Amino acid sequence: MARKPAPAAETQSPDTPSNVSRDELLQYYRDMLLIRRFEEKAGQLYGMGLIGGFCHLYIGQEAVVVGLEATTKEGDKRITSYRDHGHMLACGMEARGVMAELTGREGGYSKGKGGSMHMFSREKHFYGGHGIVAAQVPLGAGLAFADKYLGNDNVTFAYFGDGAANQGQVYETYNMAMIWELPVIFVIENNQYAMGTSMKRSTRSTTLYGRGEAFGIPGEQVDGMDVLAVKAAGEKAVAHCRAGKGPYILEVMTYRYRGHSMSDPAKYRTREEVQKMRDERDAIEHVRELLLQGRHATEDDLKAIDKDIKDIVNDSAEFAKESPEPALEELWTDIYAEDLPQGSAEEHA
Ligand SMILES: Cc1ncc(C[n+]2csc(CCOP(=O)(O)OP(=O)(O)O)c2C)c(N)n1
Ligand SMILES: [Mg+2]
Repeated sequence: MARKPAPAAETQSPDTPSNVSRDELLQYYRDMLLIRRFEEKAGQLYGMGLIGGFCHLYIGQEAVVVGLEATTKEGDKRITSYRDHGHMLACGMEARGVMAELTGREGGYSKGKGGSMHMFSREKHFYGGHGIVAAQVPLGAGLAFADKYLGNDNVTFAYFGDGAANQGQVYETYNMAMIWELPVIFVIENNQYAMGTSMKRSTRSTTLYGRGEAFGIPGEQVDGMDVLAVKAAGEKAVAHCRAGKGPYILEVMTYRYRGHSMSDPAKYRTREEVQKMRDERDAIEHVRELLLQGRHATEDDLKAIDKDIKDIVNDSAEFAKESPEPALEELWTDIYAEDLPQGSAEEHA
C-alpha cells in the first residue's frame, strides 16, 4: 500500500511510534473496523429496502472518532450530526441497538421511532444524532455549560462538518463558549464536502480552525486519516479543557468514501479522487501496516479480529431484522419528559 512502506524488521518498525502499545494499536484497529463493517452492512440493508429515510455513512472517517474517544473518561459527553453511527459505536453503544434503530424496530435505541439521525444514550453520554446542520454545536456548548455549573472536570466533544462551519450559530456559540470558558472541544470533521458542494466552491478561508482566533479560541488542524495523530491532538485539547482554560477547536482533515447519503449521485467528484484516498490514505490500512510491520500482530491475528467484527455486525443485522416494529401506542410515548430533575417547570415559572 502506498503509505511509505517500512521495511520488515525484527524490532519495531521505524514508522511505529514508540509511545504506542500493541494493545492500543489493536484496539484502534478493532474499533475502526467495527465502524467500517457496520456501515457496509447498513448500506446493504438500505439497498434491500430495510432502512427507510436518510442514511449517512461514516466510511473513511473512522480514525476521527476512534482517535478522540481514546482520550475520553467516564462523564465526558459527545454530540454530533446525522453522520452518527460511528460515534455511537465508538462510545460503546451496542451494534444491535444502533442497527435496530436504523431499521425502525422496537429493539433500537429510540424504540424504532428515531431512525438513523436520532439516537441517544444517557448511559454513554451520547446526545445525538441531529439532522439540522450545526444545531448540535450550541447544544454541545450547553452540555459543557452544565458540567461547568456542576463543577466537575468533564469535557464535551461537539462534532460538526466543514459545511456546518459556515453556519452563523457556530460563531455565536464560539463567542459564548469563550466568554464562559466552557469545557467544549469543537471538532470540525473536514471531509472536504458539504453534501454536493466542495470546500473549494463554498469557502475562501481554508483553515477552519483559524476562525476561532476571532474569539480567542485556540485550535489546530490534524491529519484525520492517522488515528495516532488524532489521539495526540485530542489529548492536548482535552488537557486544555479539563484545566479550565475554555474551549478548543480541532479541525480534523478527513474524507468520506461513500456518498453524502445513500441517495447521492456523486457528480461533484471523480471516482479517481475517491480511489486515490482509499489506496493511499486509508486509516484502517495504516494501523494494519503498523501492526504487521512492527511485528505486533500476524496476518492470522488480524483475520481473527476481522472474523469477530463480522460476527458482531451480522448478529446486529439479524437482531434488527427479527425485532418487531414498534407498537402503535408508542406514538404517544417519549414526547414530554416524565421525570424532571430538581423541581418541575411550574416551580421555576
Ligand atoms: C440547516 C440545514 N440546512 C441544510 C440542510 C441540508 N443538509 C444536510 S447535510 C448538509 C451538508 C453538511 O455538510 P457538512 O457539515 O460538511 O457535513 P458532512 O455531511 O460532510 O458530514 C446539508 C446542506 C440541513 N439538514 N439543515
Ligand atoms: Mg463535510
